[in-house]
Amino acid sequence: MASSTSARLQLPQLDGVEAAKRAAAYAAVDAHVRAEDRVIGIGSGSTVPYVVERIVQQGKAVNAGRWFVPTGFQSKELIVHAGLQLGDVDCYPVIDVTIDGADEVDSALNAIKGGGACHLREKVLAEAAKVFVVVADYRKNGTALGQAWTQGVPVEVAEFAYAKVMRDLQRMGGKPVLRMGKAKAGPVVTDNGNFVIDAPFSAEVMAQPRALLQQIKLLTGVLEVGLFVDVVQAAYFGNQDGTITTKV
Ligand code: ABF
Repeated sequence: MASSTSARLQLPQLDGVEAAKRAAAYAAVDAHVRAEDRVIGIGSGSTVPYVVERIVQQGKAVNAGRWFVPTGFQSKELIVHAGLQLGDVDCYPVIDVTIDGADEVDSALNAIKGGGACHLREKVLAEAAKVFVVVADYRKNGTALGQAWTQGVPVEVAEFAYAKVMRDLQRMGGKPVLRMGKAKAGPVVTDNGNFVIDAPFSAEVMAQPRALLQQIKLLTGVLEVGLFVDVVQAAYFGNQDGTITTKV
């Protein structure tokens, strides 16, 4: 079971959920991105821009000697536009620290990720990192998976295998849905050219995330599952009152 603590930071004014995201991101960077770190993984989502913002504040001198590895197109753009040096996991298979968002984190630091359809690369960068840290606002801070994030477990699948995997997930008791783009004109396609299935399961099944992860991973056609079990080392949540909740 992870432990949980709270602390207050002095931060620039920003409203509501955005302020919470920024507070979490700043706290995580301050605690985990050390001056000597040379390779830093940058995750996806709407909280991560504040991670990059805080890293840029560490100064040109320290950032000149660093490489930043993105989890997808969005974070690649963030890195480039911030004037930071872009690296990739081919060149840097060992990352000092990766900081990324999440859709939900439980009390044991298990997480659901993949609402942004980047979880295959996110998991590679999480596992390549010596330290993997999650940043999020208070809405993502839960006790059990599947309570706040009811959309289901994101599953990245090879395009030609999606119908077969949907059937497999149904047989496992899930209620899989192929994720469609905003205009519903076609399926979401990941940065890797694959589809995403969202598969809700009962609370009983979600209570055993390792078992569920292992079962889904074995389905032929599945590239990665958005269940992160025993990967997150610390999580920072910005709260509505300006405090930070830390789970380690
Ligand atoms: C990525 O972006 C995820 O895996 C998750 O789906 C999402 C979280 O985004 P946000 O920071 O916008 O809540 O990190």
